[in-house]
Amino acid sequence: MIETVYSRAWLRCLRADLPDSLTSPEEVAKCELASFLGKGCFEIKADGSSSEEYSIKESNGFYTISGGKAGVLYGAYTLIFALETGAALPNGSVKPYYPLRMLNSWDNMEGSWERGYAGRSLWFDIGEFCYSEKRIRFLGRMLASAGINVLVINTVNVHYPAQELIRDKLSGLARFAALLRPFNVRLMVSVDFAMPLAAGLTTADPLDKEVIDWWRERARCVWSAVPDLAGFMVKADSEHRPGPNEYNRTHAEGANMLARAIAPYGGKLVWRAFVYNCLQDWRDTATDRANAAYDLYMPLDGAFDENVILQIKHGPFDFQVREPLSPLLLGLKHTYKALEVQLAQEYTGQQIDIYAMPPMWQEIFAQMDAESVSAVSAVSNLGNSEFWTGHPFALLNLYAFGRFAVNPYAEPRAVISEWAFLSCGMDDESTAKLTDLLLASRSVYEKYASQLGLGWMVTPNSHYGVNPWGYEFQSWGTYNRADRNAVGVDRTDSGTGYTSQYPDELRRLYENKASCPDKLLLFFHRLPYDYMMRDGRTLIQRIYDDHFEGCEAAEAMKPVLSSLPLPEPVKEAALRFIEEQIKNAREWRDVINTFFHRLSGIPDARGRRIYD
Ligand code: GCW
Repeated sequence: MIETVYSRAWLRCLRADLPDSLTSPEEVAKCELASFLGKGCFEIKADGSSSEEYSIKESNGFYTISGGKAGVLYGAYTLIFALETGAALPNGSVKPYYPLRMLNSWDNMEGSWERGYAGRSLWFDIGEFCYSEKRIRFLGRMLASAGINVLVINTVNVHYPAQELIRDKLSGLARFAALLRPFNVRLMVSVDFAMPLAAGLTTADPLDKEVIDWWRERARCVWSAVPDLAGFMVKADSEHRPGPNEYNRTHAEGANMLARAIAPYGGKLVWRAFVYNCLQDWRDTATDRANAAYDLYMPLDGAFDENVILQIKHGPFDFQVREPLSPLLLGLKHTYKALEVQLAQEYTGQQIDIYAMPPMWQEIFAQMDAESVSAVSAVSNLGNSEFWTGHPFALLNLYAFGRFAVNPYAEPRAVISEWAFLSCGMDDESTAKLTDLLLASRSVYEKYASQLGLGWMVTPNSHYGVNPWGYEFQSWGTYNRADRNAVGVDRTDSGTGYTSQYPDELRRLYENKASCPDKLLLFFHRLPYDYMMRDGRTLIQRIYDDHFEGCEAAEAMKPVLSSLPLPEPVKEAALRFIEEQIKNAREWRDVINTFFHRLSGIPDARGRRIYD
């Protein structure tokens, strides 16, 4: 096998390899600090607890890091990055905000990677574990230095042979877990709800005694192989995956059965709330997919066991460029919740177009009380490509996710600038230029690919590139209902009633088109093309303007990137990818503008070129 030369990511200031012999976070911390600072410049005082808390003290250039076993590792990376970037050291004792900071890898065991945009799996091939230990150790350092502490190693769509991860492949699982343990990264496995059937039972009914016993025995074997496994993740009754509904059982009954099997070992059962009817008839305008998760789970609030965490995507649909916050995140009061975001840029440029996510996460955390969720989870954007993520700038999203998981009140500009400096090592002015470009990249993409909260105008299946009616006559519940007069779905009380799922203040905000934020206007309302927006432009003019402006802004990124002293091969890759992004942006501009021009018959007020 030819070993790809990988980017050192944001760990450029550290040596490329750690010795294979390190077995604990404390040892890793010592080794990283010894090579960065030199021996004799620091002391590590680990108190033996498993706490992730730490403090850093400095006296005449001598640093003392105290804390729990994992805490001192986080302290070491904090110190290294602070010294490297010139940032202030934290005052007093600090610890990561969320105890579970999870990276979900949608890897298949044959090596492909569901919604993967950066090559193939880093640890699976032809149905087996298959990896370079050196590579996985480096991954461990990346995750630990970003603050991520759980790695879900297989996709939630569990197909053969991934079911075997908790049966025949336990020794492989144990070896893999051991490699990441020194970095305070614990594994989690996605399991198939119907696995008892594959094992020869006649049912997977969660209330059946044989099924219950089967899962208990499985849990016993799994945790005896990997005693610190973080838990199981389940996608049930969703997009053709099996689940308790098939046996007329509720999701609480299904989840609790599994949760009880793993509870004796401290395992968490992460149950995904991404459940909707994917076989909808497009003619049915009364059913709204956005309503689905809230309708299903609100009546179950309080019915889940203590070790169940309901994992909820940030919006009611599916990682579109802009969605309102999922009302389920706001509504559930007696259920442990995890917020799910997607680093893999499925609908946000597929790691070709630049799309920095920190501004989005800041908005999400500003809309919900950070304390109302107990974990955060991100679909991974990693693969075996040269820069780990396809576009080298997509790595920012992994780093920044960790930063927000450690501190949901993080400031996007600070995080982006820190990442840019650590990764590219440029002078202050160039770092600021790159930071500005990245900070603006989401709104650039949004303008050409999905303005005013309209999503889903993408090429079916691949989800890259424009196709305004690609999902219009399909069964996925994803419609814009554009006709010659109007566009959008009415989700107010007089429409599908989705707005009623929000607490009063938000419900009123969204219900009324005059107060609904422009960015979500067509998510909540169906409006005629001549609708007058707050800024005095008609809706159709705003659609045209956004597409022209978004495309121009994408074009304007190219000279900025060319002017930056980015290290190679990052620069070469950035210039290569921007060509593709510009091509994509032009296509979006021309197809969407033509689409709405043809439907509405209204010309661009500024007389720019729109194709007929
Ligand atoms: O957006 C959809 C993706 C599926 C994915 C699903 C999910 C893992 O297109 O590939 O399946 O979301 O989140 O379960």
